[in-house]
Amino acid sequence: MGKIIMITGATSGFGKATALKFAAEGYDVIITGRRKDLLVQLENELAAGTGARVLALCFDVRKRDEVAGTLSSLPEEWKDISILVNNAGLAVGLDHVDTGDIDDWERMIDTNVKGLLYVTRAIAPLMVSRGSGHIFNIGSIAGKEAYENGNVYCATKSAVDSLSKSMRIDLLRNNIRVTHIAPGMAETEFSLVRFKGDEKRAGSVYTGIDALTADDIAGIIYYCASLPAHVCINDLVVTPTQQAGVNHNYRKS
Ligand code: NDP
Ligand code: 8X3
Repeated sequence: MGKIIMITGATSGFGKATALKFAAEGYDVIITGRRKDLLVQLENELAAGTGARVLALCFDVRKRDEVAGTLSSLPEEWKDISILVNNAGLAVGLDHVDTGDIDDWERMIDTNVKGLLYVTRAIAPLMVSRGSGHIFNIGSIAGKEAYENGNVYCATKSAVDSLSKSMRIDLLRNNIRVTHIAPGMAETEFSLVRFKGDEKRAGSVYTGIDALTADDIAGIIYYCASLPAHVCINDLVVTPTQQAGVNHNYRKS
């Protein structure tokens, strides 16, 4: 039986690439997300391509009872989770604070902050009782620097940064590593979700930029997880070479 990794938001982007990477490296994987068809597709792909054991859990991280119910009834053979990747998250909308849609704000806060906490509260005790584990929190460069129209998304990712520091301290005595990863521009479904399905607007975000890929982030998570047990990378900002900060991109024409 391999080590177990649990990844939230594994139906696309970073989460899916991370599931594929760790399964290829011999881990058993718990994949989660809301889109059941995509979970089933990935479950089949993982099982066929790697021989990893796979557990697919369909739930919405915003729903506290759903998260607690699903994760408190994990089958016994899936409880020994070595790595949790708190990845599920999103940006919705890009507006000034005086015109932003409050429903968008609540979606971001509920997913990026509260959802991450609900999942952590369910899984961290399993790691504590075992005296080992590694939690990855996927923040963003947007949590390090604010940008125009980023307001609530930036704030949720600052919260992820701050929570990662607190978790590291709280779990220090339990031999649990906590790694915060703050990516810059990466081409996934992220911008499509932010612009509510507007493919043209989403695509234009990456024009002239050799953006990060989901595989880049999966490889970085694997690298951090594979370091010797006495080494913990606490905080990592990762950008495309053409991006030096949220407001500093060099686009090729
Ligand atoms: P994607 O949109 O490709 O993936 C997001 C994943 O999150 C999906 O699998 C989605 O699954 C899941 N998700 C969203 N909302 C919920 C929910 N309420 N409950 C459960 N799962 C949910 O984007 P990325 O892979 O790019 O994003 C992953 C993380 O990386 C996010 O936290 C994002 O903020 C962060 N990030 C992204 C960057 C980028 O430029 N792409 C840069 C910096 C950080 P489903 O829809 O099936 O529920
Ligand atoms: C995603 C990166 O710069 O679009 O977190 O906010 S950015």
